[in-house]
Amino acid sequence: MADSAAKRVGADESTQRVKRAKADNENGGGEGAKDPECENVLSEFKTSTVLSDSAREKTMFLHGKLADQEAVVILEKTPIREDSLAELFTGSRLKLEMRNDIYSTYRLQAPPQFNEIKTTVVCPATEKHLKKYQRQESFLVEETGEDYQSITSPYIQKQSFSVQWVYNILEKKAEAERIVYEDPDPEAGFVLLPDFKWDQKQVDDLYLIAIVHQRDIRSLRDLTSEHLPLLQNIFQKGKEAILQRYNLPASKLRVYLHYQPSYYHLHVHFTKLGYEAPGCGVERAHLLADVIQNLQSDPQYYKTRTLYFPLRADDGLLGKFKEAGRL
Ligand code: M7G
Repeated sequence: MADSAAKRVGADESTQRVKRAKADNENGGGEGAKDPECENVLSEFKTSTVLSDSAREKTMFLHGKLADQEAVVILEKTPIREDSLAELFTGSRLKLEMRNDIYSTYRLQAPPQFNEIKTTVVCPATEKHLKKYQRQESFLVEETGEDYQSITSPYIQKQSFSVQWVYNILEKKAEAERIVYEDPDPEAGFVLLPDFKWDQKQVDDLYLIAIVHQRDIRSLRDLTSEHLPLLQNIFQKGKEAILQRYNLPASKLRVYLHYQPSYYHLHVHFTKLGYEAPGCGVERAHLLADVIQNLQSDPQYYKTRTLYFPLRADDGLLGKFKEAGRL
């Protein structure tokens, strides 16, 4: 169990609010002003559809327009933090809903600072972003090494998301103040920082990503034994940095790569064990420890093996597998 100091993440480490509506923008610019308070760009947001929502997860993914541009807005209620309980109980208003014998239910109206909603904005959003966030049926695809060469590789070369945001991080044009650890070595180096899915308020849902400095490794499929020093370096130094910063030992971490990823620039996910991060299921996540061992026993493992992954119904790649008679 993480102790309460480790459960809480210090205010200086907490994320800044969304500072700009434009992500993945054409000029590749990074963050603007450092002021945590910002103009409410969302006051102009016009919702056109709810892409998906979950009462259980308390999330809503919206498609709409922001100043005439297509945008995706993701709203997510944040967890209740143990260190805020005293203030929550003393500072709130309580409205009774019902009382019956030993049972009573209330609506607790918390002070504004406890009512924050984590908000992510993608603007301008592409058609591919809308598909990514739309709830859809998935199909498991079986991809041989040859399928990768003939179907997947040509498709991702033309159709994948921009990785400008990744280059902005590597070049310190964005999120520089969020970096938790960096090894600047051009071959074995990487940048470790909080994933934008994590609000950094509590370690229960810790989520960091390690982005490699090398720019020509697209995914798991490109890895060979030549990359072992890089992978071992990320594994070792990433775990050490997380222990130091968040007091979370390696035995509490799930360290993995996605296949297929959304962004084809090699990165490794570090999440807290027990937190069901989106995409941590066996059909998409490959433990870094297994990847290392597989490459140690067969240098060409990921070039030759059949890999399985889910694709959404209207993913163009799924269409290509169907056209090729592979589904
Ligand atoms: P992925 O496996 O390529 O795709 O992981 P996924 O989004 O389908 O999981 C990319 C990871 O990078 C995800 O965990 C994203 O939440 C995270 N991510 C994406 N963007 C655009 C950013 C960003 O701008 N900043 C940060 N810090 N993380 C991001």
